[in-house]
Amino acid sequence: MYKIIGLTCLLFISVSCHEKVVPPPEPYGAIPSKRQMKWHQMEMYAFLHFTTNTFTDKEWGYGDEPESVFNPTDFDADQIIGTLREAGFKGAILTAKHHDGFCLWPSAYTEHSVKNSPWKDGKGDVVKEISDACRTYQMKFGVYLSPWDRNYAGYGQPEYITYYRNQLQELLTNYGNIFEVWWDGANGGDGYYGGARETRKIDRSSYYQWDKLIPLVRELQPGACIFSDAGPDIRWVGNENGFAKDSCWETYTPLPAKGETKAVAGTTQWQIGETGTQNGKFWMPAEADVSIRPGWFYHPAENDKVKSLEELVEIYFHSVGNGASLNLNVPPDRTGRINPVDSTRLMEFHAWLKEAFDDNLLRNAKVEASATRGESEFYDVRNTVDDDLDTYWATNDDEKSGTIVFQLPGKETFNCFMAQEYIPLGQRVSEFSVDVWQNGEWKTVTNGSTIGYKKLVRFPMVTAEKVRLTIDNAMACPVISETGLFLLPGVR
Ligand code: FUL
Ligand code: CA
Repeated sequence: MYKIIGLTCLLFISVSCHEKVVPPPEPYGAIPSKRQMKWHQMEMYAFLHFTTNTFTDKEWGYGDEPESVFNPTDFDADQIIGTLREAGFKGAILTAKHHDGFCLWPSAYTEHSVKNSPWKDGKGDVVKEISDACRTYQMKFGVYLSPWDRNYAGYGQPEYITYYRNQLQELLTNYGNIFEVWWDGANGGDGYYGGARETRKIDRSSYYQWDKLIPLVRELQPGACIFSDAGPDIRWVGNENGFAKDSCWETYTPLPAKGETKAVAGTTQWQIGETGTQNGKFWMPAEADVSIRPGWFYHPAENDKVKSLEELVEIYFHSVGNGASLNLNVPPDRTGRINPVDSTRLMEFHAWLKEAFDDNLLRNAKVEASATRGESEFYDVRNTVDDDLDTYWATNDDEKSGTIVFQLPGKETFNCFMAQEYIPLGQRVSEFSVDVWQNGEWKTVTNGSTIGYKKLVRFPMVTAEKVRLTIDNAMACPVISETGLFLLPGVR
């Protein structure tokens, strides 16, 4: 007993000595918050676009759809969330209210909701069933609440802002923990507006009073990340194809669009979201949202247009592989379930990812670095292959480049390299390359710029026994937490 305590003390002393002698690098630039750290590790979650549009075959309902059209024949939240979970998704974001204003929960503030639909005799609550299923399947739950509301008579007036706040309050208090609140940039225009049937313009920068809505979300759901083209936690990637640029910074300085004075949700130069901003003011990583079908909502005519496995794989490498997250929309059909065409494709996608990434060829490699921070074991390069995001390799403060050589136990064939920075210390690497040892010399197989939370690079299949990662340039000494080497299966 004493011995154990003594040993623990000794270990403690030696670890704290190390820490004292060789302090960790100072964080560089903007760094992630706790809620952003959790969000990064999700990597992949699903969007669920579902409302009256599902039944009227529209993408943007005008707001005059009778509640009676919302009538899924076999709604099954367990099937929806269970399927997503089986396909490797870590959460789901539901369109609690889309632009048409129809609420998937029985909001106390409007009659335009499930409570006046024939579904479950008006006693149903899609938000509750989906959020409950998320808890059952250990999935995180998020909400989309459209700022634009084409049904509400008072849209465009200050009273709508109270209405919007009230609805946000309902969603953020009655349905358990929320991981993401999704604010859409599409705003204003024509609509039903309680029968007025007219076009309404709002001042995008001031109307919604975002600076008052953000504290409301923080108060009610401190763990929730807020998404919009202006963040504050997660930025829109700036396109709906699921593609971030290969050079993609987790940091971002939103800029006002032409003619706008402020950069708030709906008023930014959102195109810059694809690359982010090197040395940007805020840690504001990109979310790539894209639909598995041409439209965001289910349309029977698009059953044969579900994205191919090859398209999904491309999306994965351009989103998750570029340090962004993937929010893949899988719209429930008119039965209120994920359509078999989509679920089959999701299972193929999951199987492909498993085959691709289950076997990290670096796991048993001998690893050697050009230098180690203070020669300390604490920052040893083996930390890059221990499957632990909290341990990392680092160099001394003045060393802004460096190499890691991986000696594999034997010859291996591969075509993909993975690297992850230890982002609690900021995004630091700006140039890297990967080489293989062939015929007595190093041959570069690929190079790139950003790494961030995660970088996946592909290159033509090559066979070698030795691989090298070179950090050619970093804004502060590199801190690398994980690396990987993979042989990707072919895609039909
Ligand atoms: C857009 C919306 O207008 C689409 O209908 C969809 O919800 C997409 C995710 O965002 O801005
Ligand atoms: Ca590690």
